[in-house]
Amino acid sequence: MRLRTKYSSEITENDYNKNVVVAGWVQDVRKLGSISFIQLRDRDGIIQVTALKKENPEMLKKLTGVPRESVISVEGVVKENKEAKAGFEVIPRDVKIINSAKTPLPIGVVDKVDTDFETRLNHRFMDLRKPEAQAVFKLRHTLLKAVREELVSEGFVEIHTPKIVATATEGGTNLFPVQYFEKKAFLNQSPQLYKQMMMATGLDRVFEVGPAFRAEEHDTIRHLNEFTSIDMEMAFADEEDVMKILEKVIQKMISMVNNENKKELSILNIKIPVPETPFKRVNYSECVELIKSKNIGVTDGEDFSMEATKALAEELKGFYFITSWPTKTKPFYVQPFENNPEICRAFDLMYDEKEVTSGAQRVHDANLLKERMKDQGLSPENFRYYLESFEYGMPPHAGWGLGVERMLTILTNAKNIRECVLFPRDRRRLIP
Ligand code: AMO
Repeated sequence: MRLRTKYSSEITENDYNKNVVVAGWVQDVRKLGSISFIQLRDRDGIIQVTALKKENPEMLKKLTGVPRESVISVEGVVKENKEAKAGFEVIPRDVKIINSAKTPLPIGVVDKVDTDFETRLNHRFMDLRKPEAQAVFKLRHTLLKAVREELVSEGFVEIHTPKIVATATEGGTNLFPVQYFEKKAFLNQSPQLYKQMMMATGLDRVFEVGPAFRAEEHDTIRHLNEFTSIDMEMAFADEEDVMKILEKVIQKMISMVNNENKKELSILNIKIPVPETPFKRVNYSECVELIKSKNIGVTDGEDFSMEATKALAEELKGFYFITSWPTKTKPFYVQPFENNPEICRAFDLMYDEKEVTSGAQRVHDANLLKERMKDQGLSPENFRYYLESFEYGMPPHAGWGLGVERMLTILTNAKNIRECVLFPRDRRRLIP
């Protein structure tokens, strides 16, 4: 017997009175005298398997005794049944109990009781059997597909850069050290330096989807210590050029989710309209004025507090860019404005009060880059391998980095970013 010939979603009226083999997890068994109803769950939905004593008493006994969440495969005939949720049921001829589940279950899959989030994460494999937990990852899949499709159509080449590195990119304090034979190395915080080095190769447009590691001590509903970053870098471009591409990427993500994830959107009970472009662009100084007008404390020249960002979000709903940041709030690689070096060509893409992406036009002049490093207390000597690529023909370039989990949190209205990653890594969690 084959283990599966059809998913629940593939069974149609054409299969009525025909043989199929279906397989999955026993979600529920209900015995009503001489008849048993088994709810068999597969990736796409639920199939009712109806065992009748008069047809096969042994089979009825076998199925009724299967513990919930066991894996079984059922060969049987599809019968129309208006009372079954799917409009049909399968009358079993042969059943294989492939793998019996232990009892009791560590967490319920269909029970109405709310399991606390920590317990869900402790038993994540089982938590992900719930359609609403799984739906998030189907959206995630579509998001990544959309990014690839959009960037590839714009002529970008997908690359992979090392995750074990010798230097910090986003500031030195939040690095995870690793022992690299006799040397000290780090897990990369961002592909920043490597994607920029690609601009000196002539590849011109590159992107990477990969892990980024941040040893941030704070434990919040927005931060992970390991997240997935979508990074792009584009040569002969300025910040406005890459903002335009970002707008297209965001639109593509949302329209593709709307087209391909109708079922998941309904499971999660969410609607996501495709945002109109261009997104609003508000510069840093305008933001300071807005925040001040709400009587919230803000120091001109510094990054915004949570409270300040919330105040902004009251005025600026949905997606908007904050541009022209004070140079000292941004990393050394961001290009200061030529006529006013106190501010720089950096932008953040926000959604309400949440930051989704940051990006900038970069410094491409090696001497200025060294100056910028020194201004930030960094030693150019430690960045020789990076600086060298700026000394033999480096075009102007710009790019951005977008956190997949942040984007997914926004789309799904998740209360906690950990809902959007399979196995979160945070201050206290290293397993599973
Ligand atoms: P930045 O540090 O702002 O910029 O990160 C880019 C985007 O990554 C996401 N992100 C995170 N997501 C979850 N947990 C975290 N701890 C976390 N930290 C960051 C956010 C953020 O907007 N090299 C630059 C990008 C560039 O200029 O190209 C960078 O890493 O969505």
